[in-house]
Amino acid sequence: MRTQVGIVGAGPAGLMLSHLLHRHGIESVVLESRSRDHVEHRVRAGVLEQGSVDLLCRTGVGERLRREGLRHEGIELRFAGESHRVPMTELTGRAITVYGQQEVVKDLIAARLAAGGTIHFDAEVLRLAGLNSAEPVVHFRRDGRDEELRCDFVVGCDGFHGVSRGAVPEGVLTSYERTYPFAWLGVLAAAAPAVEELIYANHERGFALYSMRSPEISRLYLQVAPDEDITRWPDERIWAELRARLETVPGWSLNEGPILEKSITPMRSFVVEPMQWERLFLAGDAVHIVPPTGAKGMNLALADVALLGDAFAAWYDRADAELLTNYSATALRRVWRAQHFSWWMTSMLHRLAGDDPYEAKLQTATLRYVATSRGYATSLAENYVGLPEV
Ligand code: RFL
Ligand code: PHB
Repeated sequence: MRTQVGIVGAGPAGLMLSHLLHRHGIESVVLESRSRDHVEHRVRAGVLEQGSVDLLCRTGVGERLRREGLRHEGIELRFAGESHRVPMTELTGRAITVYGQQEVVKDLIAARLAAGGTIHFDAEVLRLAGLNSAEPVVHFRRDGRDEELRCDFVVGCDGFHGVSRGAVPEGVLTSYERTYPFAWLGVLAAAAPAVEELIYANHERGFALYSMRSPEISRLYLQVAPDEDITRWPDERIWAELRARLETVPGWSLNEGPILEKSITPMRSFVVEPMQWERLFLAGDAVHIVPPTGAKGMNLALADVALLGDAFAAWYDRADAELLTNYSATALRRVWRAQHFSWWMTSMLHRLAGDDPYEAKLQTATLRYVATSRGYATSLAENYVGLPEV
């Protein structure tokens, strides 16, 4: 099997890249270890920056997003028994759109298949070879058989646990990492959202987040211990904890309903530099992870491959390597801005290890400053909706 660009992973990064390359007349093959059904139903992120929405719409995959996506012009911060709205659109002129990551994935898969694109599901990449030659080879296993994909370039979009990053020889990459002493328990519930905008709550029992997917479905998160056992969280305990952390404003209550899905996600910050070695390019969670508090992960994955789409177009159209050469340095500027913002939001909103009362006072002071200073609120808002240029 041969193609121009071999792509490992059919998450938002790999699928969007394949779509962008197709629009430039460049051939690609996507290899995905899981089934189509699995990737289309994996519940994950839900917040699209304005830039991500624009990218999806501009490239012809935004039709359902425009119809079903929920445009939000602000977020609410709850702390110390108070509630404050950050009016993002008033402060920045931009907005976010709530639309599930698995819906983005479904739309991209449908577009690729309708255009005759090749995505092999249930095809696990085992190893990459010849990355410093003119024809790298992707070794994968499908239906119990070992196969090879030969290509001009390989792009590793295989997430944090993928194999691509590990194909770079030792000593080339530098990693920067932080783990947090907590995790998120996330639930999807068949309950009409009780609010129109997201609520980020700092509470002495721990952080809570009220989000949604549609007018009928709520998406909620609770800060829990990093090694938390999900079997210790029957539905009633989850609702009781959500009530305790979110119902801190008189007269406000959340809507409850059957819990459809629940899972625990560890929190980490992670970056590997550079994002390229020879003919291997890395994008999305394969090279950087942020804690979800800033809602940046999927947006960064899309921003990486938007750069790669243009860079491969310049290479194939005009043999111009400049954008490919600069890819890592250009992408890392946005990556580090998002790293800082995600770390800052996480530190401001969670119950921190050790329960240091001084830190708790600082958190309240920071939140109150966001709530009262137009300058500070604008800083939060412009990062949250996404900075066009970084
Ligand atoms: P993905 O989505 O992990 O896709 C990688 C794909 O590679 C496949 N794969 C392999 N395929 C072949 N061979 C191998 N050896 C392979 N190894 C792995 C995997 O099966 C998978 O299909 O990475 P990508 O494309 O970089 O996308 C990144 C995003 O998924 C991620 O950053 C976000 O989900 C993070 N995130 C959020 N991001 C946002 O922008 N806004 C949010 O509101 C937001 N909330 C979240 C989040 C992530 C969460 N979890 C569960 C981690 C909320 C949560 C709870
Ligand atoms: C979500 O709706 O899944 C979501 C929203 C905001 C975040 C993280 C996740 O910061």
